[in-house]
Order: sequence, then C-alpha cells, then structure tokens
Amino acid sequence: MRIDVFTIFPEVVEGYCAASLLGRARRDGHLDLRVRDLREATDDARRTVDDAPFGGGAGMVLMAEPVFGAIEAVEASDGLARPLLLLTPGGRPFTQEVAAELAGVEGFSLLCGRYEGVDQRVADHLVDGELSIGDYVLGGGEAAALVVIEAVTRLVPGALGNDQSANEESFADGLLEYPQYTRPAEFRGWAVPEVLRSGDHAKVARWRRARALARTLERRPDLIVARGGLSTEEVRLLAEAGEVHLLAEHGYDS
Ligand code: 6GU
Repeated sequence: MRIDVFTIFPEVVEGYCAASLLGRARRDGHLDLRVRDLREATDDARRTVDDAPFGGGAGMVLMAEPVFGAIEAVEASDGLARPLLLLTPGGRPFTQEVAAELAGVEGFSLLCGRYEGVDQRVADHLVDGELSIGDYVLGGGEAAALVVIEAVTRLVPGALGNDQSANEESFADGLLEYPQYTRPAEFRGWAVPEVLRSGDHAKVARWRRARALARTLERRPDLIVARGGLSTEEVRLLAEAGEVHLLAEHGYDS
C-alpha cells in the first residue's frame, strides 16, 4: 500500500507513523508511506503557503499555487498515488466502509487542509475527492490523515500480523464490540462473567453475540437500523439473555 501525504507539518505525520502499528507495517514493507512538505514548492524566503481570503473574513486560506506546485512536482518525479483526497470537515464521512474501500486499492494520497480553508480551485481541479473524519472542526487535516492512514493500514493483509482480528472486530459486521476480559478472574471483587471461563465455545459465542447486540442497541440504535433491524433470531437471543426491557424500549416484542 502506497500513501503519499502532503502537509505543512511533515514532522508531525512522520513522528506518529514511525511508531506502533504503522512503524511496523512500514518496516515490514506493507506500507510505503511518503510524507511531503507542502512548502517544498515555494520560492519566496518566507515559504508562504497561505493568504487572506478574497471577499474578506477572518483567517487564512491555503493557496492554490504552492499546493499545485508541490503535488505536480511529485507527480512528475515519482508519480502520484491516486485517488488524491483532500482532508476537510466538509468532506465525505470517513467510515470503516471507506477504510475497507481504500485498503483495496494499490495506493492513494492525502492532502491536509489547513487554516480556514483551501483555495476552491484545489478542490475543483486537483483532488479526486474529499474526506472528513467526523462532525467537529480541527485546526488542520493532519490528525485526520493519521486516522485514515491507521484505519486503512490495519486492513491491509499481513499488516496486523493477525488477519483474524480485523474481521472479528467492531463494525466489521455493523455492531459494537462485546466486552473483553483478561486475568485475573477476580479483580477488587469484580469477577469475570462465569460463561467466559466455562470452556463451552458455543456458549461463549452466543454470550458475545448477545452482548454486542445489546450494547449496540443501547448505545448506537442507528447502527441496528442501518443493518435492517434485529432478526427474529437476534430478538430471541437477547430475550434469552434477559434483555426484555431493552428490546421493549426499542419496539421489539419478545
Ligand atoms: Cl478532515 N479536517 C479538519 N480540519 N477538521 C475536521 C476534519 C478534517 N474532519 C473532521 N474535522
């Protein structure tokens, strides 16, 4: 997986991507990450990349010229991994589904927005799409780029070192994760649920499924709706798990 990142804070992106999962994926050759300085194509002494907005208003706008310059220079020398995606709060919502989509391509590039915005000609004539990581505003796209890079990289076959965990986890089937426990079996008087220590794998699987369903229904009913509501079998599983009240709250007869 090749990812090119364009940013005015290359050291911030490099710093995070050297550590943990991403650092290992890079060393093992699963991730070819190239961080580029947006100031590279500037020729003035102050390396200017921003200017005041036409029409007035607060803040500064990332200029078209240095952005086109930096990206076209890379495109001409090393080639650019496409699609090129602009990170901006107005972009397409980045979800696990989008992460899976990107994990399936050979590479892509990220352009970190900054300041109050990016000259619209960059969005109109340079990038292939726009992504947002959620409904809140960050000072720039760097933290969003790291979110995208990490979410995608851990779906690249081999990059996790354990291909099972990416499939079994939260959101792979549209549900939140079931609770996990590790030793000791009792901590400060709080015991691990007995079923998890029973050794009965079918029973453990049913318990986990019920906990994932109940947790999702309680915290994120929108996710249950998105997957078409609970099936008869799922309603029965939750009823058997004692979640009659929760079911009723969400309009299910058990
Ligand atoms: Cl991608 N950029 C910025 N600046 N803020 C955001 C965002 C991106 N996603 C959510 N908020």
